[in-house]
Amino acid sequence: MTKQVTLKIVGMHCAGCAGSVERALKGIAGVSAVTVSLAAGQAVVDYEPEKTSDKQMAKAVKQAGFNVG
Ligand SMILES: [Cu+2]
Repeated sequence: MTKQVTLKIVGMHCAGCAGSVERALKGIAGVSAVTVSLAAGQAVVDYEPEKTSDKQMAKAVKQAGFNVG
């Protein structure tokens, strides 16, 4: 079953940043959909909890150069 989590992303300044965050999250196995909102500073992620976790998402976001608040 798919779950959804909203991550607060710190450090996004432009559409390029939002694109980087989106790519980082979409690259995780088990993530089925990502919607990044630059204005809201957040990412809404649909994922399969057996395959990934919000901890893993936070790690991917950090590796892309941003932080999860
Ligand atoms: Cu940017």
